[in-house]
Amino acid sequence: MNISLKDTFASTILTEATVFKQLVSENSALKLGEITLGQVYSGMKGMIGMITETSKLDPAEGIRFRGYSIPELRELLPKATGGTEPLPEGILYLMLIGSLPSEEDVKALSAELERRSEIPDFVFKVLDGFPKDTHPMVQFSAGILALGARSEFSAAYAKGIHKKNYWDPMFEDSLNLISQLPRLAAYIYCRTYRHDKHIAPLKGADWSANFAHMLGFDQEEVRELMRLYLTIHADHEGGNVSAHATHLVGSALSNAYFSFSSGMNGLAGPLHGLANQEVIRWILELQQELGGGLPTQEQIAAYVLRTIDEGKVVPGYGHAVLRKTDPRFEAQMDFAKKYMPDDDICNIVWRVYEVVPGILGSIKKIQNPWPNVDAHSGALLLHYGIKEYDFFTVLFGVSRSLGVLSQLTISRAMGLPIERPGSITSDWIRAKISAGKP
Ligand code: AMX
Repeated sequence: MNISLKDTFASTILTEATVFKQLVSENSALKLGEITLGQVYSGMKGMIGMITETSKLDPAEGIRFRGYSIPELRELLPKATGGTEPLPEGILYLMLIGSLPSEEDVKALSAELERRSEIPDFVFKVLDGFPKDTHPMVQFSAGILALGARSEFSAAYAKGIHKKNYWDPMFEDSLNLISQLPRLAAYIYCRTYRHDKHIAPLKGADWSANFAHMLGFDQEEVRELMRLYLTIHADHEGGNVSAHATHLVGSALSNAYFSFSSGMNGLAGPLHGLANQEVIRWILELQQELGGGLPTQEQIAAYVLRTIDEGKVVPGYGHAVLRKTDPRFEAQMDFAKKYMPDDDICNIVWRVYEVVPGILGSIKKIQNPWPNVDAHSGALLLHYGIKEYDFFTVLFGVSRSLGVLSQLTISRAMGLPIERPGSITSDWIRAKISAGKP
């Protein structure tokens, strides 16, 4: 008999949660570090403040999902028939359950996502109310909220569900939302850029192939790109803006739709997920200024210095935690070198990579001069004709759902409480300093 994903979740995570809760209560006085004024002022950098099971970021090594690095996952996760990139269903299973899935687990999950993917008509009508030139992230966040009208968690809460069962409707909402997002995103894409020529979902396909199909792309290479893209953007531990916002809002027992929409509102910021569109805008402006072709290192250096002089950031470079080239950048570069070594924009991305770390590394205040995930992703999409770069953050968001909604379900299973850190005024700090008690 096939065990459902939900049963597997219940039999593993719920048991672990009970054991862990006991462990915490026996060790609640354990010190996890000290907080400095510098950390408080710099956006809580490096301050441990939450528990996230799905992934952990090491500054020197990059992200590990339940202990597995990106190169390991590209090798170990199940693939589509004839494919070489991991199926994102596999990383969803891994993050939710904590162990690698079998081929059968992943096939069953593809089918489960397809089964849950229907979107009620009123959601499309909400989207149709927006002017066509509304930024896709506005439409995406609003569409997610509209889907929340059918939240099983909110309905169960209204009926008086016992708190030990919260995880169950949260699991349902999270899986439903993950299943619906490709359709929602594709609808936004086709209404915004394809004169409302919508494409019906593909039956029996994996999550990524179906998504690529609904965007209008059926080439095997685009499917492979989508599988890689949706896998590597899935999670980046708990403190990044989209994960933290989802977690924070969920801690008030807001349903998965409210919580994830908040996460997406954070992803829409140019210092976070919107950087993927900003990178391409920045590169295309450079290209246009120079009249096309591959810019020289000197031309790129001059453009970078001008960007900084104008008080702007160089998009796609830097990170709040990482202190090396992002392995997600490397995975995409590897894909590009295999499938599109002569692509113009990819070659510019690689030349920018030769130049930028040297310049940013010479500026003392910048902690990390290396490229992040967003420095490469847009070039791959452009290559296959996904040229509408203000849509790119939506793609990031579809992937990010896998991690943050897994964690949201786990958080309810663990019974994590409402998040409510303390805050202080600058007068409080001044008084503390003058009293000589740092
Ligand atoms: N270009 C120019 N200046 C940069 C820079 C960059 N790429 N990265 C950092 N700096 C500047 C900061 O703006 C800050 O300046 P300030 O003190 O005058 O405000 C200073 O260097 C110190 O910053 P930091 O401690 O090194 O980084 P941070 O943790 O404050 O910020 C990040 C991290 C990602 C927001 C920043 O590096 C940045 O703005 N990068 C460009 C935007 C980007 O690519 N964002 C995507 C990140 C990945 C993601 O979330 N998807």
